[in-house]
Amino acid sequence: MQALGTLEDLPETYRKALTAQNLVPLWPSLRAVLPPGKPTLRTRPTCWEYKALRPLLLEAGELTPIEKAERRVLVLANPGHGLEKMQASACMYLGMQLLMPNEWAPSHKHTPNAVRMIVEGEGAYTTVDGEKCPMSRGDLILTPTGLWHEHGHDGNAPVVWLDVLDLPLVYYTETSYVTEGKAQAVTGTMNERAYAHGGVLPAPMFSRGSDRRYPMLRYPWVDARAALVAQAQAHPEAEAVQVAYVNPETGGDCQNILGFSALMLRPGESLRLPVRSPAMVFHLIEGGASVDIDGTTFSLAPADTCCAPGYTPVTLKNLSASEPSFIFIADETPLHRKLGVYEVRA
Ligand code: GTQ
Repeated sequence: MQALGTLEDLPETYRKALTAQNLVPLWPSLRAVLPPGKPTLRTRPTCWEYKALRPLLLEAGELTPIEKAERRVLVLANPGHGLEKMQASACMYLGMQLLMPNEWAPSHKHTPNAVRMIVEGEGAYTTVDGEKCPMSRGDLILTPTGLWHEHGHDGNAPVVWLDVLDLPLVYYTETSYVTEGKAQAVTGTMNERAYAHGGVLPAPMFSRGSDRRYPMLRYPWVDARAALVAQAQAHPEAEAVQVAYVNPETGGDCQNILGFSALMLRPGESLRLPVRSPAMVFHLIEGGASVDIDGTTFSLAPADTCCAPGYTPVTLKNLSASEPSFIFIADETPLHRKLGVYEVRA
């Protein structure tokens, strides 16, 4: 590839004349913005151990009352982007949120989409668009763009969950903002039970479901786990055992920008993932697994979370020869497909 002229090649008077007109020559920066063959990846393989994070999160519970935090969250920041950017990858934000018994995180709505993967504790709930969603370990709860949400806790021990938002992307596009609101009236709960049986949906003639853009807000872990175990039994020859969290009315991605799935590693299984353009986040729900990201290997215990840049080989291994391991995955696939930049390389 041809070496291009640099800024220093240009006379200083010319450079100053350009700057004075808010003009910039492309060629000194062309290779930086269009590198050959593969993008420049700021996202670094990074792992956040729950064992190290948990005491610091609980300490935040003592240091900062919920009224002074609104959302009491420690952000899982990727040093490759700079910690102050509060991003795990180009488009994903991760945060561990703590709610103590009797605390309340007030109602608001915002343009970024959020989901919560429940990590620890019982008795908390989030109310989304009037629907009260109880939180249990492994449940996935959606807070799609523009829907009111607030968190409460009637239990007696700390509750922790992992927030996954497309905040970095929405912020970058200068469309990120919040609206504060009053406590919501609860109008329903467990609406997801209407979709709990595969292959049958509420009938369109009578259903209120089909006119809701986000018909399913809560994906109980018991159901996702049972689907994985059943899939492993039904298709022992399958390359991988994985379920996607989808909109049950359309079968498409459950949210617009980020994609979510759960994967079961069979006892002793080693799984080489296809090399694809989207960055990925792995959160271990159950078992023990290693994640090798192009030679960087993280060993995940339950509740540990790591991220991998796109365009990078990733191999997942179950560290147990006798028990399955279960991994929650978030990635940027829906966005890449919409942008037309989605790629599979191997
Ligand atoms: O729970 O609504 O981690 O608004 C960041 C922003 C959580 C939330 C985050 C939020 C929330």
